[in-house]
Amino acid sequence: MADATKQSIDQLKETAKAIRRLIIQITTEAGSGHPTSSLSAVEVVTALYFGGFLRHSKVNPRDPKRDRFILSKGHAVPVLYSALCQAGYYTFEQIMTLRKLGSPFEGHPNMKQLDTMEASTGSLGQGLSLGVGHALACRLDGFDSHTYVMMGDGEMGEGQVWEALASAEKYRLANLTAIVDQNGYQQTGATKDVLDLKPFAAKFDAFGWHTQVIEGNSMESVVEALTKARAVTDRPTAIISQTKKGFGILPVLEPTGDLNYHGKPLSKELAEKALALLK
Ligand SMILES: Cc1ncc(C[n+]2csc(CCOP(=O)(O)OP(=O)(O)O)c2C)c(N)n1
Ligand SMILES: [Mg+2]
Repeated sequence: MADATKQSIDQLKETAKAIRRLIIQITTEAGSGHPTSSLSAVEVVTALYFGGFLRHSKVNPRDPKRDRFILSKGHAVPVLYSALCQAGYYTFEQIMTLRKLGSPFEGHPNMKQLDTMEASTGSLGQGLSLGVGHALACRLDGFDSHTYVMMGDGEMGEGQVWEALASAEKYRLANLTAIVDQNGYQQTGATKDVLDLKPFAAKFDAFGWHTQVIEGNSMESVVEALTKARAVTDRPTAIISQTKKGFGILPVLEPTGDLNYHGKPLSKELAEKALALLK
């Protein structure tokens, strides 16, 4: 697939910064959305799309032989729209219509609106099951496609995730990688206070998955982990990506006293400060 790019670590860091800027701009323009949930996931999404991991095609986004990325924590879709804009799929003007009436850039991914969205997510807990389906289908079709699914740490409280974990191991889905964006918060507070599922790694291990725990806002760590994940050929792999919600603009969030800042766009004034940090 011709469009797959492979940037160096330094280029990936620059791309990540550009994606962060877009996330701030489009959510502030929309006046709603989830910038902090998007920001924690930037390194993983950037490495997938620009680090040579995800084979994708602008010419034919639904090419059956593509790799898949399912954003199960669908509310973080600004990171995906921004990455796709950066990759040349959409213009800045297009993604600036985020959440506006009639725009295909809805607040959660809608696969009927955009052929770049692998799944219509937003109801948390479903993405890994869809990923299992894609991985099984690709194996049956004889394609060497890889499926990546990103979930939130709060989302891991959904029971369906654990059914999917068990079935992925049963079918030895080595073509499936789950990434948990462990940013420490969910909607109503710290994940450890709402439902503490730590340690995730021991649980994934017990379910028979190959498991890595990494610093998810370090591009070096993310690239290394994705490389290792692809080298596993006998079982599904998990990356527990320890991140910070709002990474990149934390100095702007700190004075607000709300480090979760869940589901809130930045005001124009805060957005300006955030963009100045991301120069
Ligand atoms: C089934 C379901 N229940 C509740 C919600 C409402 N909701 C939206 S985001 C969110 C928090 C998710 O937290 P986490 O998975 O940790 O993602 P983060 O925003 O921290 O990246 C919740 C509960 C939902 N979207 N789906
Ligand atoms: Mg979270």
